[in-house]
Amino acid sequence: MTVDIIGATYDKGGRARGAKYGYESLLRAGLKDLFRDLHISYETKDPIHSLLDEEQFDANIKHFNAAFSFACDLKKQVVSSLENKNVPIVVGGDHSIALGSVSGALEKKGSSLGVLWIDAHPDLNTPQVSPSKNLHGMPVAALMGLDSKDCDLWSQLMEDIVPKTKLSPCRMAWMGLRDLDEFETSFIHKNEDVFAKTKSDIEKMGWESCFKEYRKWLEKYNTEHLWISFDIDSMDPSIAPATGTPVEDGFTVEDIRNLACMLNHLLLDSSKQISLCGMDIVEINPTIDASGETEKHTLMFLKELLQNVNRKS
Ligand SMILES: [Mn+2]
Repeated sequence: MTVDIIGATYDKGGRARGAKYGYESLLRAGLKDLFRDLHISYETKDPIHSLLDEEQFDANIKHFNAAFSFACDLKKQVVSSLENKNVPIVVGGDHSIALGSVSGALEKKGSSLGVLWIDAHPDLNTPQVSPSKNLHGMPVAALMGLDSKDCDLWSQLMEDIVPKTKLSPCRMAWMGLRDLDEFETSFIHKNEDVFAKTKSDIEKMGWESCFKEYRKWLEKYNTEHLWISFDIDSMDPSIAPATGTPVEDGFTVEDIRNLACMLNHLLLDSSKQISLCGMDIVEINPTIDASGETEKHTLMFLKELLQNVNRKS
């Protein structure tokens, strides 16, 4: 297994600027040492930058042009990594970058791809229902191909970025949710095929039972390739202070360790055909907090998750 480290220095998808420095900050904190320690070979790809720098405002999706061209570039890189049989690890950037990265994975893996979104927010808003019109709250809606009335820009994303095989509800899982908008709550409620666990669900049931259910669900729908999209706001702001969208009562250090171990076991389980397709690490904003705490806990999560994954036969 070879990891492709892909920097995605885009931060116009959220309200605050600065997440584009998350990539450099995670490198400085020791991302490459981590792969070396785990004996995982890696290649560092040229980071993808936002080409259009002028501030643009569109009533439906903020900074649409910049986001669109960025998503095209990132998608291309992810597709090429997967064609080389490498595992792309995309370091953002804000969460809107997942529009490009997961679209690339969907293009290559089609309906054998499952996505696990580890986040305080489901990122399920369409332009029609989004209160902020910030794209970082919309990537899952786009990947699932949800409708947004009278929005040509949204249709353009559907046609030119997200592949024809959209992410169906039975391919979409969330863990750690605790801040949902009205539309998001009702969508998750209505779609029985999705897998969604809030932070308090997990607290009540425990990690073991959560993963027992999750494994069953993955098996039921024959997921073969797993894309893990990790938003650092899933962690409590006290251990991940570099977030632009702090929500109280997030994952503790112990939660993060448990989650990573459970995922590690899932990927190493030889009776299951589930392999790691790729990952996003997003929303580290070192201009909000430069203490390095967020990076430290993110690296711990990665280290536990990737332990021995390269040795899977
Ligand atoms: Mn997010």
